[in-house]
Amino acid sequence: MSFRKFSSDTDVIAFARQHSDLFTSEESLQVEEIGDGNINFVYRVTGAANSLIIKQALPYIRIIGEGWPLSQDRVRIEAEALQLEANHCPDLVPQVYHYDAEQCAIVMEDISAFENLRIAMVERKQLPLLAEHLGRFLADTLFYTSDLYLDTYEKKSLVQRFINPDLCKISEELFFWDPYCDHERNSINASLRTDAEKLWQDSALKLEVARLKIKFLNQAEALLHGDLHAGSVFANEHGTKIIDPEFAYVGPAGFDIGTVIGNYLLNVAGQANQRGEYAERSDYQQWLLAGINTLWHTFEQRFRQHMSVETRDPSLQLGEYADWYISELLADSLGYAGTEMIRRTIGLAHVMDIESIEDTERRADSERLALTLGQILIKERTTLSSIAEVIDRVRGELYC
Ligand code: SR1
Ligand code: MG
Repeated sequence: MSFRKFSSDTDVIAFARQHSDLFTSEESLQVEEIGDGNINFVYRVTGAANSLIIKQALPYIRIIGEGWPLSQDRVRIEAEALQLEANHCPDLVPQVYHYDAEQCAIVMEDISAFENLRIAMVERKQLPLLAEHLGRFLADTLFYTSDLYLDTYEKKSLVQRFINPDLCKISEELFFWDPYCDHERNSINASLRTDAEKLWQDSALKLEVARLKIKFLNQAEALLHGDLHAGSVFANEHGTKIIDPEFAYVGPAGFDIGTVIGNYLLNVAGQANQRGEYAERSDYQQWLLAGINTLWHTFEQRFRQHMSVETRDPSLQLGEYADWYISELLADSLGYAGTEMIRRTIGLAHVMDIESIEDTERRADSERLALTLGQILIKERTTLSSIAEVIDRVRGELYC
């Protein structure tokens, strides 16, 4: 049998029955297509007592169609990344029940007890464990897939397993090129056009973005999730699940940390001009900024602990090296946070945190704030020397 797109509920149900033991042959099953992402098809199959998720990758991008072909190897990459992440933080990822190379599909745990973080943030929900969980996920997945922990052969074979050119190319273009020129793929609020044009003329900014891009291309530091935006996180009061690592590849660790921080700040920018009580929106901004602080400190403390106890290579065990490493990582993370903010504001793929502001002028104000913060993070990334300084700098822009 060769690849066939699931074309009916019956197809999906047959596949679910074949590849899990969650359902009895007597019970009737329901299917819902729940994919709201840009790239794949996602189905939930529900029985009397259990449910599961099936994700199928077609040979093109869902929102674009056959005009933008995409390797289906991405689904193997996603399944293997989820399994690898589960070795380090099993509570923070959905369990993979089955990966099917022929149907380019993954059968996995249903995480509908958790809510999509993008929506939770738009609704200003405060999730008590989120920042700590994200910090732990980043510290563990990044440390244990880096040269600090792996030996030469393990690391090289990891790089090889996660060669992901099609998905990397999307990020290379959407993060580091399109938003910095008048690209046809960009989507720009008419009220923001002048700001975008000014940004395209800023050669100091473009130089810094080029430096971040070359690291993204060359720095095989750790296995990344590769697309850690708020839509890739599900959370509730008790837990967190991180999904969708189809962009996984071995790249600069700061890219994942920065994408998360950038998404917190995109919501901060959105809150500035949404409808609703000012006090409530401003409280939520403070909760988000406190979250960035917790996330970074959880990450740093845990990563330093791993470095001091589990770094295998003796030449990388110096205390001074750990200090230098962490400060480089903070600078990279801030830079990538900035590129995420800019590309989500004037590039192809926007975020609900800002897009949901109906009034065009209010939306443009939030977009302007996102662009300003993004540029500050990119340009000042090496002079902002602690997360506390970063947060103060952001606060300064909110109240100026
Ligand atoms: C065409 S794909 C656009 C974006 O969606 C994905 O989730 C990634 O963030 C990508 O950049
Ligand atoms: Mg995705």
